[in-house]
Amino acid sequence: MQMTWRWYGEGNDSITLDHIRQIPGVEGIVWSLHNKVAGEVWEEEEIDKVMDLIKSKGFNADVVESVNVHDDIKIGLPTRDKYIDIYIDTIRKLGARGVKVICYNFMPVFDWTRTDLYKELPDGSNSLFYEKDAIVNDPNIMAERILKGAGKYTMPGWEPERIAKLDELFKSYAGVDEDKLFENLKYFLERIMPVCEEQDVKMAIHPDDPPWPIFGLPRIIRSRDHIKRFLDQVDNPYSGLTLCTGSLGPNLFNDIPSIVREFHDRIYFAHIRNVKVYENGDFSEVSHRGKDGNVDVYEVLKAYHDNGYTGYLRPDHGRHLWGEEKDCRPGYGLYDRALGVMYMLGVWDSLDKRKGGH
Ligand code: DNO
Repeated sequence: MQMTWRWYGEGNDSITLDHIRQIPGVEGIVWSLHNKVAGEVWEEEEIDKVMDLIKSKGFNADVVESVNVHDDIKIGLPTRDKYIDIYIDTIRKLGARGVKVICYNFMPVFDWTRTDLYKELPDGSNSLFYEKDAIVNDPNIMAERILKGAGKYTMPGWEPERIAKLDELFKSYAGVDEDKLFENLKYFLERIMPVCEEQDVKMAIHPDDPPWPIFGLPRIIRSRDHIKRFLDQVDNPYSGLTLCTGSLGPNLFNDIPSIVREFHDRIYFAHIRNVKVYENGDFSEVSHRGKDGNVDVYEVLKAYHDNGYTGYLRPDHGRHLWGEEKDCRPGYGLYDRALGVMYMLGVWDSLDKRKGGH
């Protein structure tokens, strides 16, 4: 397992690479060109600049999260081929520079969705929260909340220019049901697989968050059966998973340790975070400690460890602690993610020792 940390780039993150260097065990920086909207060309100089900076601080830059997929590809419009060509160009440029994994998602319109970015927890910290009944019919209300909560930062998937065209976007998804979305995903993957093979770049799809349809839009990577269908329909080792416990976790029927055991050889990137699910279906993001929520983080890590997982892993969102929400990206503060790294490395090290018979 290789521990990594998601960083949004200089001037775009309250956390610096020098901060991250002081967290024990972090080997790699998960990065992206966050100024790019889906479908835009990634220039070589821009890529080099970020990768060189990351490497100059002693980290690897093997994982990119994300190269976002243009909606025309998800909808299956005739213009999709143009955007797939641009995607292929980006894979080539990244592969040539040693990038090993590209994380992406295939969620229509929205990336991850929450109703409150700073919900107070009983310990006085606050974190991202999802109130089931607040997801009403009008997605504009939700978008407004997220944009307001994000303050000076733009959130991937929630770029104001996309959100401004929300009604139009929703209309273009009419007729795209689960089967159609699976079909469009297959088309996309089949076109890019040869380049991934040639460049030795693994594609790792991120599950849908939350793991159920919202606003009448289909969401297709949200349970063991959906994952199986996804992996079977393009049965190529270059197409695999970013297995996110926090995305699958709010559906208590998702047995995540067993999903890891079943699909471990197609998991290239592990996102680990804990959620606490309330009786009415609302959920809060909580600390990484297994006992604090519904995700048994120890069992998840054990499932990876038992299978000799050598892929990348990162703490996913954390709570905002000690007032840091005043200047950090929602869910991406320093302290709780650093605590998460230490918790997970503690579990991992003890699993190593037990295996070694100590
Ligand atoms: C949430 C993230 C997601 C993820 C994308 C991948 O914080 O895990 O936004 O980056 O879904 O494309």
